Amino acid sequence: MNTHRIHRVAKLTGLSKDVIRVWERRFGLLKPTRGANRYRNYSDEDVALLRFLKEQLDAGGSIGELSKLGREELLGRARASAPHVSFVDNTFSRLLRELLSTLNPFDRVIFEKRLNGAVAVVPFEEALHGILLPLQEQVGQLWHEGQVNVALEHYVTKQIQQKIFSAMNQLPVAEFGAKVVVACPPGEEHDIAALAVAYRCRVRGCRVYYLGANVPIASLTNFCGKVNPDLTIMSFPLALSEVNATELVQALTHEVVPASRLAVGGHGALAMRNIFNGSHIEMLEDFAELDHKLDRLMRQSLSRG
Ligand code: B12
Repeated sequence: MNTHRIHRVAKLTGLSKDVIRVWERRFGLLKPTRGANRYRNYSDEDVALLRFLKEQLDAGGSIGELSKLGREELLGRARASAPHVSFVDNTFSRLLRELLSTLNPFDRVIFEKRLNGAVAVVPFEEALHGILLPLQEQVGQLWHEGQVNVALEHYVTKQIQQKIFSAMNQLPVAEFGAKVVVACPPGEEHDIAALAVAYRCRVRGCRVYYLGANVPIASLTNFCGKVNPDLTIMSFPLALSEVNATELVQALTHEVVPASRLAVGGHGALAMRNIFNGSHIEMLEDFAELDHKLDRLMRQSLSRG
């Protein structure tokens, strides 16, 4: 179960911090715990309950009457009224819509304030997958439809990259742990997903060598020869032609590192699955598989010690 500080609860529910505090004191409906720093931590249930109360008030209900039902009854009604909807997902969709609305007509100040706000209220990894990567995809879609121009798409891409780099820079420099090289293949300029992969590796304690877009095989070989990584992860957002993919796989497995220490991911890699499968390179289907792989790698690295 997630816990949330009051400013995040306010964002997630649309209620002000003052109202949340008053309802907590007066009606005793919320059960926050206290963290080591004495801040109140609210549970997902608290947030669900507050969202339900807000909906009821918006529909004309009175807080006095509703509070008489008690926490358990209200929670039951909240669950029954929104059985399939994750309120966090809803919030991300709302934040995304709000962000996109500032692009046309373009308002830099509001866009940046909203982006900062959205990223600040949830743990960064949630923001990365709930807001930053979907934002990138949706802006791409708008660009494709001719609703935003290339310059604006570049601006948003750079904003997203800055956020990921700055989150990574706040992490301590890893001195121990599995060594992981993250790179895009030659000619691949789409490096946002590779950056997200690098961030996840960093957060899980790996020593990460993030090389980014368009890395020539000869350089990668040279680099891996010096670093001797436990794992090299290549991001393939786009698929290559069969001939190019076959050549690349041969070069990777013969020159760079043994296939057992290579992993690939991304829409392109999935589309080239048959070529990778024949080479024993590991296919990471999604970020959950990446996490499992990293857990195993970190355990091995710790036991080596
Ligand atoms: C931003 C962008 C760019 C930027 C990239 C900036 C950057 N630093 O990344 C720039 C301007 C450089 C660019 C250039 C080009 N682009 Co472009 N670009 C996009 C755009 C708008 C977003 C791509 C993106 O970042 N998506 C978000 C990320 C998170 O998604 P992703 O990379 O696919 O990764 C996901 C998965 O693949 C997976 N994943 C990826 N790697 C890994 C690794 C692991 C281990 C795991 C677990 C998962 C994983 O995780 C992600 C989340 O689901 C898309 C349009 C769109 N709607 O997507 C077009 C798009 C990808 N680009 C396209 C094209 C054609 C180009 C150009 C050829 C255009 C040109 N004519 O010059 C060039 C050259 C690209 C090259 N040689 O690599 C096409 C590709 C069409 C195709 N399928 O072949 C697209 C789809 C636009 C379109 N509809 O035409 N582009």
